[in-house]
Amino acid sequence: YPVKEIPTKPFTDQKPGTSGLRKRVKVFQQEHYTENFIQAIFDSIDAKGQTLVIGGDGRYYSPETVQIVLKIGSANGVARFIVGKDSILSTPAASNVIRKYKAYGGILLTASHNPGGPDNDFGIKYNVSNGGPAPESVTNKMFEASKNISKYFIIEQPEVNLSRIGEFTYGPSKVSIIDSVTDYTTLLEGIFDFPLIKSFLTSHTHDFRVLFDGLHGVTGPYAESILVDKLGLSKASIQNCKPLPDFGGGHPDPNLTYAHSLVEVVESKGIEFGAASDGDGDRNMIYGKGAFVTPSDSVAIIADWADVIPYFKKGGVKGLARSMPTSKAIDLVAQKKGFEYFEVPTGWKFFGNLMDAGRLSICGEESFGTGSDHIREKDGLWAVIAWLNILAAANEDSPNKLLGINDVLQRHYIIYGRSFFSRYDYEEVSSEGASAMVDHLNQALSSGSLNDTTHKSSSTSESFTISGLYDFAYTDPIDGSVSKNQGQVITFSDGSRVVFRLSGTGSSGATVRMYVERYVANDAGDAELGKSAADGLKGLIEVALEVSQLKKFLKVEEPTVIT
Ligand code: VG1
Ligand code: CO
Repeated sequence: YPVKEIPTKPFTDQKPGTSGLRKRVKVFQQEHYTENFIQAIFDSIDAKGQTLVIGGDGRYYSPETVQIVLKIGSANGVARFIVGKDSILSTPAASNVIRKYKAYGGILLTASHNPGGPDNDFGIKYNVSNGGPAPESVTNKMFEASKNISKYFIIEQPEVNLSRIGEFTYGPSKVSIIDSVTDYTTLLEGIFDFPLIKSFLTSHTHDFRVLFDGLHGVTGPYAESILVDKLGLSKASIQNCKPLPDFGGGHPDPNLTYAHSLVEVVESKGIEFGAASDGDGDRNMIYGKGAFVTPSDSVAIIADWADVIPYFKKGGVKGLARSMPTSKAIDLVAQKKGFEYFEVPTGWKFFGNLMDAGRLSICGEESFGTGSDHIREKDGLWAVIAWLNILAAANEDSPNKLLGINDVLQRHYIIYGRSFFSRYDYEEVSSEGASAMVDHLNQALSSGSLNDTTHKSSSTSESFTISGLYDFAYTDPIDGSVSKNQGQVITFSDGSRVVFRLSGTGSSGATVRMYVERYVANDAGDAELGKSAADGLKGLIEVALEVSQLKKFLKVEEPTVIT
């Protein structure tokens, strides 16, 4: 079959970050830019004769990129493509499709929760045959290939109609356009107790109302299939569920700042159970009236309640894990229940090996990512349905009082104590300022100058004594690979912790993240355990800002986002 060779020159900036290559759409639209990176992917894998999945969040520039992947992939010998209808497969759905159809890998067109549209972001991410994000060894190869590229291969073919389901011949290859939703709905039906959840929801239509907000990202059709068609909720229970290429101009990130469309309605109508997901469907927020579940608590609670979920009841819980900056709430559950547990660097790719080795079942990140070994990506709707399953089960044992999100949270704190947790993001600050702050901390780290120093918060009068300072590095227990410089950690003598990290998903400038955690034991009393995170962390945050001299280095007073 005639394959054309197109000469090209390398771009120097095609290094995949925490989760693929993310840049402004305009960057991807430069001549040869997208083609180069797609060819760099094929130069780094061996996809000849194999099946490749193509999915994504349907954002602006996705349909064009699907056609490019088909042309270049076919020229590089891919035998069969499985493509989500209208170039849509949420990140968790794509992970499932790769696994279910035993594909060689997948290309996901998404920049997750970053805004979309012609002036915003686009992204390309490669997933391997276990359905998870490519490990660093693979993404490093892609970056090297992108720096050395001199040509790409392409076949001439008319555009594929991405809206027509079915299998078609495409040059030397085959293309299957599949329904984006069915396989995923079947997956969740096999994991959770749908009959129990349905009977709970339909018998509490007035006192346990549900609102899911798709933020015009990819999860809308999935939520409709699961919440409305399968679990019997009314259509009024879902909103903003039509995927739009620019997410309706919004920022499809499920947190208290960006998911205001959900927060407003939950508060004004007093809705008992609210939830939202991000652009590509892998993040989640659980938020009912007056009840916000931090992601760190959410994963700990799901782990604690695992045996009400049929998937875990049957298969058991093999182990738990969290990313390093995530609070240690889940560690306490593991310790109490005797599960093995792990602390990995930020990014879902680090959980995959542990899952493949049968040592990890449930894990999460503080960044609104929660999931399990049913696939190899975090999974927004999975977490939402997990919470509904837990609440339905909790209420089976409580015939006289309807238990809601807050009851489950308080019960957890009384058993395990509470880890107050918050993250401050300083987005798009100067790269020089950010690296100066990193240098400052590194200096303290190597000289030990901050060790054993005590810092007093002027507003709360609490004192915090630094007990250690280190740069987090991780050795993968399965393949021995080492990942260094994964964040600077300051520990305090009371067990509190502050972490500084540079984001690896931004598309311009530098983004600094500061994570703060303070643990309060279960006997601290209701007043202490019931504080807001902002109050519980006030003193520690002041000390963290003072020690790092963050405001001076970044030349900013306030964070862009607090979660
Ligand atoms: C952020 C989060 C990280 C998450 C990553 C991808 O990375 O902090 O926990 O895994 O986004 O999530 P960073 O490097 O910017 O801190 V998603 O939903 O954007 O694919
Ligand atoms: Co995402």
